[in-house]
Amino acid sequence: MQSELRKKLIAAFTNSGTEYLSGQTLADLAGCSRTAIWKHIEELRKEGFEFEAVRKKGYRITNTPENITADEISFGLKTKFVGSNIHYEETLDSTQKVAYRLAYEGAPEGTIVIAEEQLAGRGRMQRKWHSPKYSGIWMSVILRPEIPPQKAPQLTLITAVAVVQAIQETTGLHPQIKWPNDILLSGKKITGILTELQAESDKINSIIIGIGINVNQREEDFPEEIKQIATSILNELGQPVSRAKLIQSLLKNLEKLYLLYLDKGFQPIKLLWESYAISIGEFITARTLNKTINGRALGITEDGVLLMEDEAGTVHHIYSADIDLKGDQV
Ligand code: BTX
Repeated sequence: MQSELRKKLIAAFTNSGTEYLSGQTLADLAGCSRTAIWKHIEELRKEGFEFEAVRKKGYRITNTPENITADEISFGLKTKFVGSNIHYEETLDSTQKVAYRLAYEGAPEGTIVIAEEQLAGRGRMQRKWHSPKYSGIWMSVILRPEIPPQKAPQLTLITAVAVVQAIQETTGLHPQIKWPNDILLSGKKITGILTELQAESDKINSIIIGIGINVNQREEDFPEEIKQIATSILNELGQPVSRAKLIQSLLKNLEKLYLLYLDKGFQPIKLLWESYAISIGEFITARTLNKTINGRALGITEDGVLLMEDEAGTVHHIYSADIDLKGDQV
């Protein structure tokens, strides 16, 4: 985790924009000595931050590294609590596993866990999530909403909206959502979301939201088994994107939507979600654990359940399934 002093220093540079900050001002803001400030600036330089130092004026940041360390994510981040605590590791088995432990140990709401690569990244139902080094966003967010456990799937939908908005804001691309948790560009998967719970009977202790975004992988970086179904922002945009900027936008949008949800309930989120959804009104195939249903997707309920009408006119409530959009032969 970043030290409190480092967080204050980064916040000061975030707020100062292109202005210079003197060593004394920084020391006052961070509540430490000028020597300590100098030491931290040297450490940031080693991480790849570039500073301009001007006599009698002070320092300003002129360039940031293209990795996603805690310092790089914090620099420019303007949220109230989401991302205030960042746990960064170069390599992890799964950010979900670490976030789960941190949540259990009492990590504050909004804590994020992020890794440059995952050796055992996971999807739903123990599937694998391909998470190669330096090219994607592999992140888990800890939230602690006071809602009944059966409403937890709504958090997946909130996150999907936040991811769409962040990708739009950062790249100008317009991804679409495929219920419940896939985000697609050109019909291929760009993001997966995995929501896990720590709950006791009717009370949620924490929700761990895992988000995997393919950012700067080239086509040839995808393994054979997912080449046909996966894409990245680089593939679609034709140029690489700053992962730190995308993360900042995602954290900002997630916090905004989450606070809206706590304040006004699911209705405003439902409307946003449906406006980005690909499958509403379309013929689809839903594969649940024990059956396959062909029909038309009608929309989602207040609880984020998918409504589907089959050929006989029966409306089904789908709680969990894989959706195939090519069911239009029904
Ligand atoms: P899912 O079960 O909906 O999707 C998993 C399926 O997606 C895999 O079986 C495979 O076909 C395909 N797939 C695997 N890797 C990729 C990829 N990089 N891009 C596109 N398709 C892929 C989706 O589960 C939930 C994924 C959450 C991943 C995050 S990353 C941070 C956090 N930590 C962790 O271990 N998981 C989450």
